[in-house]
Amino acid sequence: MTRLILVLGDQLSPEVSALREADMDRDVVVMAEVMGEASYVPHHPKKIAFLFAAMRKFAQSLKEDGWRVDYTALDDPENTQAIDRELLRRAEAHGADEVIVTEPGEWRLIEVLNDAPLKVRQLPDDRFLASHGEFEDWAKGRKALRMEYFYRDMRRKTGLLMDEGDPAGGKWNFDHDNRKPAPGEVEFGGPMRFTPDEITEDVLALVRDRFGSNFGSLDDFWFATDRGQARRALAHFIRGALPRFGDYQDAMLRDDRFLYHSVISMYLNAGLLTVMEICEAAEAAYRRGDVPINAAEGFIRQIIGWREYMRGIYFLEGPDYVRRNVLNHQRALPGFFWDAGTDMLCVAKTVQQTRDEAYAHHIQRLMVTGNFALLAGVNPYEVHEWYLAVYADAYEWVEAPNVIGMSQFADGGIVGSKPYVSSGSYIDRMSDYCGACAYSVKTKTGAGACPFNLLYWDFLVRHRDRFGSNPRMGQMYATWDRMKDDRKDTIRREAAVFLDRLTKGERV
Ligand code: FAD
Ligand code: DLZ
Ligand code: SF4
Repeated sequence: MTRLILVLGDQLSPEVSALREADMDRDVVVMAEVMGEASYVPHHPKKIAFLFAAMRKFAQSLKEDGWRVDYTALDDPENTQAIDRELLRRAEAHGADEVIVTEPGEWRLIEVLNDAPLKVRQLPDDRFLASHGEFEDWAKGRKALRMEYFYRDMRRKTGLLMDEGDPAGGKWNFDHDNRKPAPGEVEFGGPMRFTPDEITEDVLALVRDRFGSNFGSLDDFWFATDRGQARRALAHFIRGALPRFGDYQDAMLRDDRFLYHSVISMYLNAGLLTVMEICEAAEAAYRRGDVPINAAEGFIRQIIGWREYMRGIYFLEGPDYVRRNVLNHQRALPGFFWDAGTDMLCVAKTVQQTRDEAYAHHIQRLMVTGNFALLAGVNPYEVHEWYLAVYADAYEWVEAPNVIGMSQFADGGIVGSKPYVSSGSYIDRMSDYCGACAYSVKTKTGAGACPFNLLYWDFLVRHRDRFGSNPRMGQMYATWDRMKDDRKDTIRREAAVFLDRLTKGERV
């Protein structure tokens, strides 16, 4: 009997487990652009356009390879606009009795498929190095789930950057050599840009029409939308930027949105690139002597370490993870996350860039917008929904542990052993934002004081019960304790005034 092979928008790889299981002579591949997926958060229009264009091109390549593909476009009059309903419709049409799918990257959709009135077999997503079982085994019995030890196991498992059982360069981790402040000049012109082809132009018109009022600009769309283009974008990065990636990984510049970053996460997460091809290309560049070890190791660690670890945490912790809020933060997400209407230049620049590109690099996400939301006590679920909506690479399995865990400490310290908070001085050291800001980073209190300076101390004091005995934060509390009482009072009073203005929706 015919079976349906469901391929979701972020599973665009011929190697995905459902397609490997399929039989070309008997099965029908089902792909569908549906409002259910396109609107569970108000996705950035560039994210939707990227996925729809990549889905259409992938469906075409499957047909060229001989597959029968039932593809539903968003504006197809028959479209039922939900994945489960599309499966039912297609199953009736073909008399199919079973659906095979690679497990989705979100509990919501896993549950929808479990509850569908059809037999749905969900296969493991083996595009990842660590299966759920392997991650559970690694996590079992450990007091703390630190990424570094998991990462070493992934190095051993893959053999990446290994020399006869030892780490290449003599150390597992070269982070100490990274984190240089912003360079005066960037010698890389940014990611490879692609002119939209006919399929992509059609999708852009559709998305402009249907999602034009979502946050985010559709102008100047340049993403790769198929595997060939994504591979060229990867090669362009390895050649032009990887050698400096490690050095300037944490730097931020107001007039350079990409610095030496790869900008490949949206391709990797959607299935256009694989983990191993990316990491092998980076290792080959190191072995050729084109790339220093701190860059190659730092880059590979992000992918086989952080990325795999985050997915492990998401599936280990279960569907309620996104609702965690151990710090009981209840503030509504400030409006400037949507309209960039703030005098804090670091925040305004990050939001503007997010609006234009559906991209911000890691430190902008963590130490600018994430840092601000945490210091101001914004409800982490609202922060999570924002991040899930606005970035082209955002799917819950990777976004939620980064936001709920790493950035907002809402999981109580599963991902991070201490909260990622900083005053303005960190942002000043790593960027050129502060020099052009209406606030003064050097001013700690009084007129023009950088809000990060006030909120940083206020956050630490508000949460002293939780963090006061954390050995990694002892220094911060000791500094606070040494301050004169009237200075402490001023900081807390001014922080309260700032937060009150935020509550009232005043421009800050
Ligand atoms: P590069 O800086 O060039 O890094 C190379 C690759 O490493 C990335 O492409 C990515 O695949 C991987 N990587 C690096 N850091 C991480 C990480 N912490 N977790 C997972 N993978 C990582 N990444 C997403 O893919 N989707 C998200 O929705 C997402 N949300 C985030 C939210 C917050 C608050 C934070 C702090 C980080 C988030 N990240 C997310 C991780 C990281 O910021 C992005 O992967 C990275 O910015 C993508 O840009 P790039 O391809 O230029 O990465
Ligand atoms: C993100 C997304 C969007 C915007 N649209 C679709 C779609 O129309 N059809 C589809 O199959 N997938 C889409 N996706 C990706 C899914 O939301 C994704 O598979 C789940 O969130 C699990 O990661
Ligand atoms: Fe951001 Fe403060 Fe620097 Fe302004 S002064 S850019 S608000 S850190």
